[in-house]
Amino acid sequence: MKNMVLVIGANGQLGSVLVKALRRTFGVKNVISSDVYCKNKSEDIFEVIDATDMTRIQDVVIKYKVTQIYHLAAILSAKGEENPLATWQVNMKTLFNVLEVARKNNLDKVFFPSSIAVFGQGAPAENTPNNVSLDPTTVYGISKVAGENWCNYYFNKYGLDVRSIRYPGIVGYQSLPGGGTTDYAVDIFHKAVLNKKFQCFLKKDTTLPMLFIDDAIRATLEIMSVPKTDISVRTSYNLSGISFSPEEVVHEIRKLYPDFEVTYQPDFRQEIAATWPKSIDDDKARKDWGWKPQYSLEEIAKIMIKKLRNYYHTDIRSLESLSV
Ligand code: AKB
Repeated sequence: MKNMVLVIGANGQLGSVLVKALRRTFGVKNVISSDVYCKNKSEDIFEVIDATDMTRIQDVVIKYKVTQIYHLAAILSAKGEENPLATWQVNMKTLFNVLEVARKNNLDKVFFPSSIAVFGQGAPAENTPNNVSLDPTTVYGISKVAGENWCNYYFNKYGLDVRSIRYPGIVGYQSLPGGGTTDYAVDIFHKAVLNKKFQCFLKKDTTLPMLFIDDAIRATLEIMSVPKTDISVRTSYNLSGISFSPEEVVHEIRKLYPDFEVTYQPDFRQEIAATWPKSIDDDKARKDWGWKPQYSLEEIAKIMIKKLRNYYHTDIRSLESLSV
């Protein structure tokens, strides 16, 4: 049967790049991008979907005969703390809507992104294993733990093929992240390229697991492409790229911008980061679907700077629309 893919939350940091990769894999006409508003008027197939509205998801699924959903819409860790109950409502309701539409319409597959935010102080900070105590401190983390368990439930109870990855912080040049604790690792490159000072909201030695956007996209395509029987983890897979701290990024940036100025003013996001792992054991992902990250911090820094230099020097108008 033909694959018809729906990406919900396609305007975000991961979604905007994933849609392009999926279109290269499945063909432009077979991937529907969707979000609560249309960001790019020249988008190939775009549908406005507020994922809290189950009927709207159902209508789009029927209209295009959708076979797979990538459900990326969520309120992230830092933003989520501003309004915990609303964050819970949005993150859980959208997931239930997707799972129910997928079940009722017998969809082939669903992708649900989880996060390192599922971990709390009950898990070892170094080489955190896949299967450990999960005691998150943010409502985002709690919603991801619950979400993982609901995905497992839908697989066991209804046979729905839901697959999931616990993403580390994602570093990419294509769009700004919004509302996360790991966002500094993108913002810092924008500031360096714009010759601005950077004020970091984490302490300089706060090491967190991170992943370059190309690795994140490849991991997503890989987990979704292997046979159903290869997936032994039906909650979510740990995924590791590299681990670094703000001072290590600054060190890389100063190789190209020796005068780059950084100050550290830790805020509530430091408390969140302090409960997250420093490094991740992704043995299960490596064994089950052959996961292997490719990018080092040095390579990431070089690519980020090259791409952002190009971006800012060629499109000054877009610069005004970015709140960096
Ligand atoms: C966040 O910082 O909230 C996200 C995440 C690690 O899931 N980037």
